[in-house]
Amino acid sequence: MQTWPLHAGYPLEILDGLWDFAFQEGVLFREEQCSKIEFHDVTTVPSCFDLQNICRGLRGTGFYRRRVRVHKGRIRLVCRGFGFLLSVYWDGRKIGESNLTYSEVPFDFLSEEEGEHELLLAVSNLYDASAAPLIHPFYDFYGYGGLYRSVELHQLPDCSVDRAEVRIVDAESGKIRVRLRLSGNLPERCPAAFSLDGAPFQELLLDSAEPEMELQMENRELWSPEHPVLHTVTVRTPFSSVTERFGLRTVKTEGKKLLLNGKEIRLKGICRHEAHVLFGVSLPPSLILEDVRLLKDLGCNFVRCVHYPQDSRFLDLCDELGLLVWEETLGWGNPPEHFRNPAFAAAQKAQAHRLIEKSINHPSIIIWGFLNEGHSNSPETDALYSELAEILRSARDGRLISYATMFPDDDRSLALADIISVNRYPGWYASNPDLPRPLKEIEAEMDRLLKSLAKRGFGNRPVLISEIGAGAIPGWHDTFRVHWSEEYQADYVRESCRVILGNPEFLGLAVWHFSDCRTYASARALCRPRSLNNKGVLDEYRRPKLAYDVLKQAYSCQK
Ligand code: ADA
Repeated sequence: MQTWPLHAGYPLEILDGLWDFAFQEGVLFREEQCSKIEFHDVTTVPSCFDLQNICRGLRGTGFYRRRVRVHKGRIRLVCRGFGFLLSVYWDGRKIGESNLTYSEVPFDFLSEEEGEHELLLAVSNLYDASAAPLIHPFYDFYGYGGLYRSVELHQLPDCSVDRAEVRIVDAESGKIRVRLRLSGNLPERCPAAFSLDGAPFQELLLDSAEPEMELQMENRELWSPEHPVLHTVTVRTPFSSVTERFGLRTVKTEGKKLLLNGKEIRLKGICRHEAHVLFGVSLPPSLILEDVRLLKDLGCNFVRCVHYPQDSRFLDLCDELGLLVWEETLGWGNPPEHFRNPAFAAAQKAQAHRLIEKSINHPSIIIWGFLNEGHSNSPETDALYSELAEILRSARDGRLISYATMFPDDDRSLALADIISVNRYPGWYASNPDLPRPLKEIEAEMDRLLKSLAKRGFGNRPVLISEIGAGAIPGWHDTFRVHWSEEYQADYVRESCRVILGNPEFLGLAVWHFSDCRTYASARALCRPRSLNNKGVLDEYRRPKLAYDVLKQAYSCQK
């Protein structure tokens, strides 16, 4: 299942399939080991190695090896998603490494000979704050290891057109600006041609120092969740060509409102981890599509993609089937000490840049986010919060900036956010543990929150409840409708929707969570039974709990 953009004019091979595989437990891989590894197993790419019998639940380094046949010249290997630390070897020579867990990372190098070569990828899933600073064992989701997503081999010509980034200049009149990303030995001026929506090509002369062009769309149909109309632009040069898909739409805020194509829209959403107990974070295409269908069936118009850059295939489907998306960098409750670690800050910023590069043309994405529940009430976090907001804003693509805070009362960076997004669990992590069924806490907390934000001078910004939810053990029913029963979760979801959607002061909500997913039992045994985060409205196999129909009902009643 290839994702956009589409490349033509050179050989591109998707290296999914069986690879030789070996696993070494415990130690971080050292370079001199590379030639000594013995391969007795095979594995599939993509997949999570730590879900497979040979190394289930273990931490160490997985080695993937295969042979590839290539030309002499420029090669680009694209790893679309891995965890946590990846080193790439070509005929035993190291050509690059990356610790940008979940990011799509390209590795460019030269093949000096035409013919067969050995490709070896070493992927460690060891927690190590300096080598892989983006991911930590206290995060409330399982840190899987492996090549989660496809690996692609591009045999590039001497120069190539790699991407065509589309910016909407004026959606109504259909004016767009297309910025090309080129690489290789480029001529100063290069003949090119472009085609919009498959219309006949029009010739032009590209200036490789400033490869930008303003184009006029003939078909100006706008993209929206109800009418997800998509357009394409193809840019052809003598050396290669690229086709990108995009949508015409505007998104902006006006006071407390969110306007999509100039019309007010409220967000009926849910948070979704890209995960399944059988596949980890390496989902098969049929499941990705099924997830999107379930989101639509629920009546969602919005999905908050937590807590890392997403699989482009999911985003492609959101574009196609019409869902508004929040995509964010990898983070979870990061304390000040992480912000003091220069490796953490550097990786966050690099991941934000990659996020833009990967996702720039998805019309579904309306919000760029970062650092879920970082300790944004500490002065030590100020610098990185504003740097990340600035990087994402520099995409100048009209998307909105936000981050999910759990410190709305003393958060120091709220002024950076176009939408104030707050994670809250009143009545689940109840303030009065002696009260049975503390559902009343939801309304009280939402009122208090709005007052507190207004007092802090944010009364005129859109406020999104970016997480709210309750856990339920699937199949466990209780006539007292207490905590952990499907009944309590259903009542909780109903009450959250009543309070939040019933109050126009809120932009909307993203219920926590889509489906139950694996986390750690050790530190959290008491509140994470089954070693899962049980707040899904679907269980870990996508079977509905009572809350599913309740949410569907609430979302279908709301315009
Ligand atoms: C937080 C966090 C989620 C999840 C949730 C919960 O808000 O952002 O990832 O851990 O709490 O289930 O408690």
